[in-house]
Amino acid sequence: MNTVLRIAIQKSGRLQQGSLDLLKESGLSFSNGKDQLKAPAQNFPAEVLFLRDDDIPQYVEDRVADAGIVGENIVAEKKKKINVIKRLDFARCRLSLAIPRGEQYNGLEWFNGKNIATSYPNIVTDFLKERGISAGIHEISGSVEIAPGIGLAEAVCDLVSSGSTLLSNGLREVEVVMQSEAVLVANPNLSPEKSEILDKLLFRITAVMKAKNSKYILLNCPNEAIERITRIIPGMKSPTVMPLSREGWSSLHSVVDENDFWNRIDQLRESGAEGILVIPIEKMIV
Ligand code: PRT
Ligand code: ZN
Repeated sequence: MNTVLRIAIQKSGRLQQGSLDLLKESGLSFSNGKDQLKAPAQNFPAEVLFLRDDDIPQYVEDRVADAGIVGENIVAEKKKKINVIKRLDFARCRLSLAIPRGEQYNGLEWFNGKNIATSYPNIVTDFLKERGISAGIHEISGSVEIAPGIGLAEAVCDLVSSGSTLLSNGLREVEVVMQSEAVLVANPNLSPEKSEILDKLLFRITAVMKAKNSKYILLNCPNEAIERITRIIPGMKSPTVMPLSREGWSSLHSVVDENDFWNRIDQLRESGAEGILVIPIEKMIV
């Protein structure tokens, strides 16, 4: 039988769409029906397994899956023997300590002798221990934010993204314990055949992510501005320059980093660029 790489992703929840999009944009086509446990990729030697996110590290350690997409928070909490291969730049959040809004807070000592409700007992215990704080950890699996309100604990440690859940439960974020995003993980002892497939997938994921962070840019400029503009948007090797039918003018094509985009645009306009078009890039192989 041909070797396939088994990739575990979350069945449903906050990681699901990002994981499906990333694999599909990387060229894997597979069905993801509601009650499916797994699906073979039609055009890539892989099989996608749909699991609960909490189970993914264990399955990858046990080689039920060879690789997986899961939040760094889960990887840190579960402490399994798996490798983090790549950060995937979605499902960003932070794990934070929060206390009732009315409480005076003047540093971590506040937590000494207090009870903290969390779904991340290992991470919180290590965090507090390293800082010499001794608190009680109360593990609960969901709706952590209601714990202080019902008298179950005096504080919480939970995932935060916009902060509105804490706010609407009368809590205030006081310490960030860790930042998290979705990551690609893999078993450290893959066979050479599986490692080769994983490398191929990683190459594609990198191309998709690079493209997301870049824009294709076209502009017109007077010929004397070409050198100046090339310094602003050097592109992958150097920009493409083509003459316009209008004497003394050229069209210049390049690639620009999304994060730096608006700064560059301002510089380009100051340098004489006109008719600037910015176009998304689908894949980018450098
Ligand atoms: O069923 P399964 O076990 O697979 O899913 P789950 O319910 O355990 O996980 P899910 O889908 O809620 O989250 C999966 C992963 O998404 C997490 O492990 C994180 O890596 C990531 N992630 C990103 C988040 C959030 N952002 C997030 N905001 N996970 C949870 N939240 C929750 C948080 O627990 C709190 O209840 O959203 C609320 C806070 O959000 P804000 O915007 O109000 O601050
Ligand atoms: Zn979960």
